[in-house]
Amino acid sequence: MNANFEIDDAFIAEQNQKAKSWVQEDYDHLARKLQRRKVDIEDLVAKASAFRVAVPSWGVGTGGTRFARFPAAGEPRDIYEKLEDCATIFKLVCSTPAVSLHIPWDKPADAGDLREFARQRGLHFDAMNSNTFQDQPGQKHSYKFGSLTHPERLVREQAIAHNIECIEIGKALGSKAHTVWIGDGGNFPGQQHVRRALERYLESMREIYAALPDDWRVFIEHKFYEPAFYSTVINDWGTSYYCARELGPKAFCLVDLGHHAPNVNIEMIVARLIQFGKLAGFHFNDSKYGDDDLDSGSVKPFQLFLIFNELVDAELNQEPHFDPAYMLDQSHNVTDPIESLMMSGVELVRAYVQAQLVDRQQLSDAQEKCDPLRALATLKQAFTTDVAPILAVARARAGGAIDPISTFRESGYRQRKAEERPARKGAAASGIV
Ligand code: RM4
Ligand code: MN
Ligand code: MN
Repeated sequence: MNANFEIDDAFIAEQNQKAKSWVQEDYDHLARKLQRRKVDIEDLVAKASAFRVAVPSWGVGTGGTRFARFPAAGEPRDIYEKLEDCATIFKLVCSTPAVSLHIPWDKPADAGDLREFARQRGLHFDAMNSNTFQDQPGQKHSYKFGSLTHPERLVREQAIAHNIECIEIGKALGSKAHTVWIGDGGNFPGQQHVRRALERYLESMREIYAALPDDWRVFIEHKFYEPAFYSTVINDWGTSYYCARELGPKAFCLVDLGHHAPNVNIEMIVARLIQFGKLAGFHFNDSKYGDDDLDSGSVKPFQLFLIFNELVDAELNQEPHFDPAYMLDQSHNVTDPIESLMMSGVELVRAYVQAQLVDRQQLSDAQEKCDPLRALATLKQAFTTDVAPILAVARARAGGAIDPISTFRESGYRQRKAEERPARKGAAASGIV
């Protein structure tokens, strides 16, 4: 029996009561409006209810920049407490039943026990993530100059073994995918032999690939810079795609929205990867300059919508190999991580539902008739439709909160956790710093 504080269903229902009448009014009005466009609002509620996105275990702790980290009271201190927070997010927004783990930050002492703890809260485990961008205490070889692409065989072997260990842990937890992001690269021109580094990457990845169970997938995550500031081995989607093809049918390309140069047309990359049957899925977040890991939809909501426009188009066309894994990958420095993750969860459903609203026939006609303004207007009509009542109704029907943020604040959850989770002496926070 879990003695720790949880937000109970009756409290959520009581909070929902406050907003029920206006939600109904807005919902009815929107239903009539959509009817004029021959759209049945109930179909959209069904779509919103079915949408799923995984929460990153590392996202529920306070992040930080390379200047500072400002820890907050009541932060989770271990993977069990992280799952408690993920369960709270799931309870309020209903679209986030899966958690993505980062090893060794979340390495469980007993995977069976952790799996059961998650199951009791309606949670399960999404893709595993390896970490060869940091040295761990007691580790034999350093990753200072690389991991899977390091010139020394022994370092590469250690990094390969770590990835295989992640897959083993994932098997015990019921996961079905493994994500590999490496920080390998160079800080100076000439530091690294560009082609040789990629050859070594492929050689290492082949060994990891061989350890994948039949029903697993491996996700290659590219990023154009950081921590390497001159050259990065898996720097862009083209390199990622080449590697995924070389590795085989279980290898796919993961798109983290923050891992591209400013102004890159990410929705185009998404469309390409869909067309080539190699889209793994996403690490959703938002950014202004680099890998800022800001909340999804906070800076460029139209871009998020345009990405979902491609995804929905692929869904409706039943594109082969189209089975994207949706995950959040954010770092929260100035907000309560639970609130930020809930907001992001909601923003993704919003973009998804808005993309469902695109009049595909009208868009296609405009494209075929070379009418750019009409094409854009078709997209804008969907993007500017306020679908909030659909999202609220979908959440309320699933037992979630009409207003997740105020329900969370009213519940006093964070204050209760501050009491339950006093700082452990000498405990270092794991996560992005
Ligand atoms: C990287 C990348 C990875 C994430 C780490 C913490 O920039 O986004 O997905 O695991 O950060
Ligand atoms: Mn990422
Ligand atoms: Mn990142």
